[in-house]
Amino acid sequence: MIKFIADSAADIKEYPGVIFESVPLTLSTDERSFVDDKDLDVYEMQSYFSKHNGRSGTACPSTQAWLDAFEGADEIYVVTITSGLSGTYNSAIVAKDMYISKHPEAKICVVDSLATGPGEVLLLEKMVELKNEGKTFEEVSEEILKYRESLRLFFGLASLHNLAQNGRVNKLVASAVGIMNIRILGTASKEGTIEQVAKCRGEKKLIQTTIDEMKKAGYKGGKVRICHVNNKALSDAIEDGLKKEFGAIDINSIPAGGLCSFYAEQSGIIIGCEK
Ligand code: X90
Repeated sequence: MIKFIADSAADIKEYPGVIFESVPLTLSTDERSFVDDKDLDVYEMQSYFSKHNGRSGTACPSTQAWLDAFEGADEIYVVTITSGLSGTYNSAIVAKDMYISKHPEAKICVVDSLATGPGEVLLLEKMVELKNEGKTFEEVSEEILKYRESLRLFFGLASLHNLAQNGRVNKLVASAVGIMNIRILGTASKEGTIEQVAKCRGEKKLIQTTIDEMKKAGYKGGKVRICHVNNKALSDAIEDGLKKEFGAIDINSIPAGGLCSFYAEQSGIIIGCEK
């Protein structure tokens, strides 16, 4: 049996046409914890965190959670959130080795997205596409790494509080946001860490700067996947801007799940694209 698996930072809980599993990360405070699975009420979670002043954090899936997801399959394709910011990839690799020692005939390809959300989605879609073309496990494993080099991830955030509080971004960078309507436009570095690209005053400026930076990065009308935190308007504006310049492109947008909405925070947006 062939399975496709992503952690919950990919923001998708089902994938029609293939056997797909989402492996959840978890979010917690001293009082409550949230599993980022299909039963999570994302709005309730967001509202809880917006009123919560104490510590909060996240945790990657356990090795056991990956093993449970692998169960029953002998050809497995996994995509994870960047190893530059999360232990998720490592935990999947440990599970892979354990699963293969129990099932020596099994083949498992674990891809570190070096990104999150829409970057994971693009990789997952490509793996499904390659498999549907009849490619072997070895071919998919090789081609997906080449494809990863053709991807870029951008994000526009109105607050970096949760990223800074959890040590994922420099506190100095974070403190400049959240005032004067400032939005940070960032990108995933080659190593899968956070890199600041520009500071934009207001959302209108963010829209134009994002499109300009995508073009500078080599975007020429390829696929785009977006996730947003209650900000369909921003997502639509970027989509309209891209369509004006590039015509009919393959683009879609979904609401962020638990993990991405915690870190991207209210009104944040994450954009994955092919260059
Ligand atoms: O293992 C864990 O606890 C998860 C930690 C995840 C930390 C970062 C998540 C970021 C989500 C924010 C903007 C996108 C940045 C991606 C750059 C590679 C969304």
